[in-house]
Amino acid sequence: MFDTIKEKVANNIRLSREEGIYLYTKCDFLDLAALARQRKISLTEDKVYFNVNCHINLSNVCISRCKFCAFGVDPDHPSAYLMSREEAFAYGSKYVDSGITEFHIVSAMHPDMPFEYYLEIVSDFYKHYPKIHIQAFTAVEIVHFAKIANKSVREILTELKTAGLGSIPGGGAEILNDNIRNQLCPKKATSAEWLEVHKIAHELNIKTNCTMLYGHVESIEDRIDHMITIRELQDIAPGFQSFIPLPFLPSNTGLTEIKRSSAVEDLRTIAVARLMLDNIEHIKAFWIMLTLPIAQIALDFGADDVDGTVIEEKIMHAADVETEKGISKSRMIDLIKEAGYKPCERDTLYNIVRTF
Ligand code: V47
Repeated sequence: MFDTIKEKVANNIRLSREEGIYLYTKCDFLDLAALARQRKISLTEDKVYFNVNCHINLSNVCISRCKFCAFGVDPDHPSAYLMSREEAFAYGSKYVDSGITEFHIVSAMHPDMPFEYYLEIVSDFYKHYPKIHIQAFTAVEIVHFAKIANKSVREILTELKTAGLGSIPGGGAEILNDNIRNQLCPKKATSAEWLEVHKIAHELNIKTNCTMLYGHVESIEDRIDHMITIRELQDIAPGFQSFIPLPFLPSNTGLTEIKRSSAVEDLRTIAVARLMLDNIEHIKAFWIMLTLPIAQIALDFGADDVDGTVIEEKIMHAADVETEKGISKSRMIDLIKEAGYKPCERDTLYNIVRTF
């Protein structure tokens, strides 16, 4: 099967489900890396993208309480917090002078906050800092807003866009299979709802990302099916900019009996995603979760993006991830150069800000 796949990759021919499963389970590790790297180079040459952003997590109080999440808590939990509109603005404003080009705003499904609270936060940032891109609210949050505001997803997205929303992040996809979602996160958006939000966003010309949370209860077949589902949506309603595989971090979650995925599995996942997702240009090695060393090696397995400088990441750190909460731009540049690639600072929409 390897020779057929190699031929297909050389001729940009789409890989089948069976070929995806073969790559994941049987293909020689370094042969897989070489194929994925070849595809990466054909798309983005030796460029590796990063951005200078700041993550703002408005609250950790969440009605969804997904089994895999160490971040969400009940309202009466001692570590429960909620930023007021003013606090959120002050928090993001602290980083403006450090050269950020993106506010990355993600929250939890708070039981009481109305949609207007989120809308006003977007509007405050946009009015004061119109040049800083606002990437905010996962599809799961958008579905929650539609429910609490009694509006359609299209209305919610249109209002957010008018207020200054630039794009939406890829979270909340987990595995797009409702049997798995019912085990892990029965209270949040279904697969169809998640896909619908991204489809409508793309129709409204709002770019989005997509993720896959792996290494919990799903099978290899489920991962490949997840990638194919995303590939099919991108065919009919293009707008996904990047795919971000997220390895499940078990500490402090409802699934502590599960062991964290190995480096080999993380790298295989990046490479398979690069080859299966032939219609998504960027594959992101999110260093916060992968760790910096694995993110660096992932560049030879097809990744062309390492996300951002981040500044004070909270969701993965609630699950005791051992990486830092943010890194400097110069460290990011050094790590990419050392791996043999050309560091390109990008904005959220992949316009190059500067190369190094
Ligand atoms: O949807 C939560 C995941 C996601 C855990 O779009 C966990 O550029 C591992 O989606 N172990 C939120 N993963 C973060 C996210 C993201 C991050 C960076 C960039 C972008 C982007 C998106 O984090 C959730 C969930 O899948 N998550 N808990 C955990 N214990």
